[in-house]
Amino acid sequence: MNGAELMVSALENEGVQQIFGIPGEENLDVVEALRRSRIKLVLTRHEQAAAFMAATHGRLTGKPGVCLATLGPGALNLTTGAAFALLGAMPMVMITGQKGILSRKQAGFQVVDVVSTMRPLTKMADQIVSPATIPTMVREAFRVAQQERPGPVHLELPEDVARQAGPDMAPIPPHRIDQPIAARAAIDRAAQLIFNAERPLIMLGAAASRPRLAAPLSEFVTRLEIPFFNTQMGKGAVTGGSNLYMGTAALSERDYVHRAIDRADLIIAIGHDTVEKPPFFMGPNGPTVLHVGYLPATVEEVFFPQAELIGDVGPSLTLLADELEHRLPRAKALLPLREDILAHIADRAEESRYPPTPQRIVHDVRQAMPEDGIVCLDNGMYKIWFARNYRTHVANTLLLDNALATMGAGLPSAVMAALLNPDRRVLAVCGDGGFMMNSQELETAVRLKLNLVALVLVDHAYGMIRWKQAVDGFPDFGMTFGDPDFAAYARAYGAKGSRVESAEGLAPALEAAFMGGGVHLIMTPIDYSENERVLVDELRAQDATIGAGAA
Ligand SMILES: Cc1ncc(C[n+]2csc(CCOP(=O)(O)OP(=O)(O)O)c2C)c(N)n1
Ligand SMILES: [Mg+2]
Repeated sequence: MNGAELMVSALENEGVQQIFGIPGEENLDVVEALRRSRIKLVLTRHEQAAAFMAATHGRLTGKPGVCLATLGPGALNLTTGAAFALLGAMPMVMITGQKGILSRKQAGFQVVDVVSTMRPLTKMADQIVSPATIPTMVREAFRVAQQERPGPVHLELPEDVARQAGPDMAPIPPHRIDQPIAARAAIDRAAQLIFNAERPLIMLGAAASRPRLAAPLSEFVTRLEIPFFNTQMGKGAVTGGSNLYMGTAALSERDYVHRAIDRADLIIAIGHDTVEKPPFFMGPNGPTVLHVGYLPATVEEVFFPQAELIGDVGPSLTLLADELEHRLPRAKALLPLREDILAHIADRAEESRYPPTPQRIVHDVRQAMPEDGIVCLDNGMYKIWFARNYRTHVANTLLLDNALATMGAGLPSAVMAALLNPDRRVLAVCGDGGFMMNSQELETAVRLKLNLVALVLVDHAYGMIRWKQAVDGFPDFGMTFGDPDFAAYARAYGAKGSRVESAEGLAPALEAAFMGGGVHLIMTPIDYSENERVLVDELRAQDATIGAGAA
C-alpha cells in the first residue's frame, strides 16, 4: 500500500463517509485511493466552506468531519474553518497536501509552512514523513479531535510520502472511551450548594449541546424543576422542559432574561465555554456560580466560578439529580418571572409592517419549522434576534456561531445539516453580507440534490456593524453596498428563487419552498429600525425601572 492508500484505509476505519474539499495536484494519489474506497469525495467551491461543513459534521454527530485541501493557497483557505472549529469545540480532521519532502524539484513554488500556520488554530498539527506512521497518526488525530474539549486537528501529507510504498498495515481499531464521572465528594458538595440556594437558576452553555448529552441533560432539568436559561450556543439542549425555560442570554446584560439572572443567588452553569460572548457578567456581589463541565472552568474577568463539578456531564448530573429530586422546595423560586420575560420577547412578533421586522421573521420561521427542523445562522444582526426570540425544543436545531462568530458559515453548515438529515427541514438564514461570502456553495447544494432553503435578509448593508456604529454615536458611514437580485442569482445556479413582497408573504414562501423540495432561496427585505428601538432604547428604559425597583 502506498501512503495515500494507508491514509484512506485509516479514514475508512474511523467510519468516515465523506470528505469535503478541493484537491490539488499534490493530493492526486489520495484522490485515486478515494476513488477506490467507500468514502465519497464531496467537492466544494471554496476550501473555507469545506472546513465549515466538516466542522458542522463534528458538531452534529460528535464524530470528526474531514476536509481536504492542497498545499499553500488551498490549505490557507481552511484556516478560518479551523478557527471556527477550535473556538466552537467541533471535532474536525483537516488533511492537506505538500510538495515532496525528499527532493525539491519545484523549489519553493507554492510552499508555505502550513503546519506552523495551523498549530495555533488546532489541537494538533503534524506533517507525515513516512507511510508506516500513517495508521497511528490518523488514529491519534481522531482521538485528539474527539476528546473533550473537541476541536480541529491537521495532518499534512506530502505528495512523495503519499506515493511512496509502505508496509501493508492494518489500521488501528478505535475503541470506546468513557470519561470519568465526577467524584462523590464533588457531587455531595454541589448537592449541598443547590440544596441551600434560595433562588437557583440553571444556565446551559455551549458544551451542553454535545449530541450525546441531550437526553441526560433534559432529564436533569425536568427532574429538579429548576428554571433554566441558555447561552446562544446552549440553545435547544433541553427537550420537554420548556415550561421551565426563562430565555436566552443573547446580550451580556440588561436584557429581560437578566431580571432572573440578576436575582438568582446560585447559577448552575452547565457546559459554559468562555469562548462565547458572556451571557452575564460575574461581579463581586454574586451570584454564586457552580460550574458543571467536562473540564474545569477557564477563569476570566467575567467568569470565575466558586464551585465546580467536573467529569462526564451526563452521568454526573444523573447522580446529582438522584440526591436532589423532590428535595428542593425553592427550586421554582424564580419561575414567576418567566411569563413577563417571555411576553416581552414575543412582543410585535405578528406585526404586519413591510419590510418585516426581525421579530416577525423569527416568528414566521418558527411557524414553518417543525420541532426537529434545523436553522443554521450566518453572522449578522439577525443572530441576536434569533438567539433571543427563536424557541427550540430539540437539541442542535438552531446552529449559530457565538464563538468565532464568522460570517460565511451559514450556508455551508446548512449543507452539512441537510446531508446528515435528508428527512428534516433545513434552513440557512443569512444576511446579504454573510451570504455573499460563501454563496458559491449553492452550486454544491444543487449538485448534491439537497433539500435546503436559504433565507437571505436584505438591508444592503453590514447591518450589525452599522447598528454598533449608531449605538456608539458615530455618524452613519461606509457600511452600505449594492446587492444582486438574489432570486435570479439562485436561479442561475439551477436552484429556485423567490422574493417576499409583503408582510404576509414570508410564511407561505417558506412553506412553498419546503414543499417544493430542492434548493430554494428566498430573499426578503428586513426593517432594522427595531434594533435601536428594542435592543437599545427599550432595554435601557427597563433597566432603569428595575434599578429603581431594586434600590
Ligand atoms: C468574516 C467576518 N468578517 C467580518 C465580520 C464582522 N461583522 C460581523 S456582523 C457583520 C455584518 C453582517 O452583515 P450581513 O451579513 O449583511 O448581516 P446584517 O447584520 O446586515 O443582517 C460584520 C461585517 C465577521 N464577523 N466575520
Ligand atoms: Mg445586511
